[in-house]
Amino acid sequence: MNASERPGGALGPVAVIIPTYNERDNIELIVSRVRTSVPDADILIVDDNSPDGTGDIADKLAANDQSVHVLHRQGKSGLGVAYIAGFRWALEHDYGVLVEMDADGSHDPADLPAMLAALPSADLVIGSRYVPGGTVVNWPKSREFLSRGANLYVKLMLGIGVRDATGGYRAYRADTLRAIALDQVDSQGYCFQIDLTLRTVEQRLKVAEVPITFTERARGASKMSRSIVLEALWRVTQWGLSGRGRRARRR
Ligand SMILES: Nc1nc2c(ncn2[C@@H]2O[C@H](COP(=O)(O)OP(=O)(O)O)[C@@H](O)[C@H]2O)c(=O)[nH]1
Ligand SMILES: [Mg+2]
Repeated sequence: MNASERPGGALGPVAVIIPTYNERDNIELIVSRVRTSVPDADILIVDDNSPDGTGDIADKLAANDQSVHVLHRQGKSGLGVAYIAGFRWALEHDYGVLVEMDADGSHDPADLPAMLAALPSADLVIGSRYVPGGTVVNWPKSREFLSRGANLYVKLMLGIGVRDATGGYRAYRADTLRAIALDQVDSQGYCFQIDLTLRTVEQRLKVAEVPITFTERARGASKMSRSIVLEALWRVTQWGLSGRGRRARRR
């Protein structure tokens, strides 16, 4: 197979990074679905020493499949820290495309080929719930209201013109992550996604949105919390008041 036929095409090999905390009932299925949808991609599971034994299951999956890798971390330190560790690992191992995907099945691996197909003409592709063709399945109204409200607030405060800035299903070019000073990122949760979107726009890099169907998890528990929401609210307000997003667009 030549480079242009691989999932990341000429951009190089693809690493799908899946952060996990207590995803015992989900991890095996998501790995097998990714392997089916993008057989040439590698998978990196970043587990924060899940008390439910997710890390052990991940090790077994890796032992049986050389495309699956596991990064074990000491304990739960948040989604942003886990992703940055995963990004560093993948950059060091010369992957050309780095994908963010939740373990809980909300992000359908079947949507990934279309996202990867959009990356040659963008620097970041967001799997988007809020562009035409994108949908959310099985979310309570309150959760959708929160998510849409967060995106509206981002638009008002930062003016960056991305419809799903909080979305966590993404494909980055390696060069994009090299350009955005990852060592200065300390946001967690949804704010991590907004932060990286803002940094990408500030570098005048191109963000494309590809519609996805987001389905709420069927198994296990969400790690969403009030503090994650408040962190996003607080930081987006600070960034907005300091003019960050708008300044980036005017340059
Ligand atoms: N490694 C790691 N993964 C996390 C952490 N918090 C959440 N995750 C994972 O991030 C993904 C999204 O989390 P989830 O709880 O589904 O958030 P929600 O979709 O916003 O409700 C899942 O794969 C979680 O297991 C964390 O602190 N560390
Ligand atoms: Mg989830």
